Amino acid sequence: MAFENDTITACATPPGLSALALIRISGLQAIPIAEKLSQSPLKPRSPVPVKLHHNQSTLDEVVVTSWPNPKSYTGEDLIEISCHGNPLIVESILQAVCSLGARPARPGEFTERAFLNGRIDLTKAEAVLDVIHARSERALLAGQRALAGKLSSRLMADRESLLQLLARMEAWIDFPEEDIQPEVGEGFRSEISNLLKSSASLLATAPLGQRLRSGYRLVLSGPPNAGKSTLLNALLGMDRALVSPIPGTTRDTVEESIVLNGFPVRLIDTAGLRSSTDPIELEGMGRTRAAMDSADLILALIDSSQTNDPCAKDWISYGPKVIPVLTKGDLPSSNSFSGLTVSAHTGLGLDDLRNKIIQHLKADLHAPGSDEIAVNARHEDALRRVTEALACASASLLNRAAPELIASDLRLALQALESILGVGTSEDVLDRLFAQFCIGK
Ligand SMILES: Nc1nc2c(ncn2[C@@H]2O[C@H](COP(=O)(O)OP(=O)(O)OP(=O)(O)O)[C@@H](O)[C@H]2O)c(=O)[nH]1
Ligand SMILES: [Mg+2]
Repeated sequence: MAFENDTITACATPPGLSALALIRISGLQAIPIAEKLSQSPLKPRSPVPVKLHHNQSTLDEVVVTSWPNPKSYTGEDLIEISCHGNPLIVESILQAVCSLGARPARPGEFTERAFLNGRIDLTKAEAVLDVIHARSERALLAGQRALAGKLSSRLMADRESLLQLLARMEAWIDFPEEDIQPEVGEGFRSEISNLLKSSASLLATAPLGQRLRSGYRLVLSGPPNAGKSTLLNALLGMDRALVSPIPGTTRDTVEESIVLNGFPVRLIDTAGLRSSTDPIELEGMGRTRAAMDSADLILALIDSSQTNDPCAKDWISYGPKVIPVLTKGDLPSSNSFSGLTVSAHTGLGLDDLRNKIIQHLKADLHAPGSDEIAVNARHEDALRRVTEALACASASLLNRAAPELIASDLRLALQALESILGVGTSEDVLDRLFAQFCIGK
């Protein structure tokens, strides 16, 4: 991904019919192209209503806003054209803009330019993506906080401390003494320990970040006919999974998302567990177990209207992430299990069940000292390297190792920390990141 200095254009709004669409042009030719099409000079940062003309025909009545560099989204001259939201109009304007010297933008290229021009760091570029893709209030809030610089300011402060530490360490290396005196070492160690705490607390937000982006995995399991699919449908408020009185109806996992208390939750209905020789059912049960293994929380369903199922103890004791749920609470009870009772038919206990799930979810995803930050997998990987390198530096100090060795660990920590912000990040990482964007962003 070499930085290109040409002028790019794209529609920033979704395709299809709408009241308005927004076309962006960024680069050296952006303002001349817009002035040529509108046949009038543009005032910086003031929306101007104009007619766009090209090849003797009128394209549309639009509003054009000019954002001269460097105070624009991309850091380059940027034009925004609000036109009528008809794909034919959008296409004709894009063609006219390209015939005057621009080229179609790649996905994420506007944000990529904002990053390359130093308008935003990489955590903020990623936050743009998070804000666009957020499917729950909590995910949106985390994205907005990252966009407002909460994560980058934390990292910048740590980077500053690390740079100072490294400078002092390098000054020490220049002294004739080979070893670091214990009292100096102690001072260094306490600073490294503060940095370690900071990166560890950011690292602890990774599970939250992962769940906010892909959903908290809630698996419904139990024997055939326990009412798993009926409960899934009741929690979703729609008829998603097939329900029947015939045991073994669900063969494959069925997934759908809901939002609980602002969190995205992925509900996963599974094939009922029982002994069987049917190869398709066995394959389905294998998928049930795989879903249970990767679940954040399991609802172990037991039909309260049936006599005790001998297997019930197995899935109730699957681990700490299991909530036993007695189903069909509207029918007379015939077994000796006690616990949360629901009826997907009458709605009995569903609010209690939702509250219980929310309690687990909050306890699982709480990261103390995180300040509502939720790092992503790329940050997590880098923070692990920061933490490892700092731990090595701290151990080396304790063992009174050569200062050069400690400095080299601190440099590794610095590199990893800076990679989160996008300093020295390799081209393929950047390519992969910006490829996730849509065109026009
Ligand atoms: N009375 C009553 N019947 C229910 C309730 N929930 C489910 N049922 C019935 O129980 C039967 C089985 O329901 P399903 O939701 O298909 O059960 P399942 O656990 O998904 O079953 P499999 O997919 O075969 O593993 C159906 O006839 C449902 O109508 C309930 O709350 N009350
Ligand atoms: Mg089912």
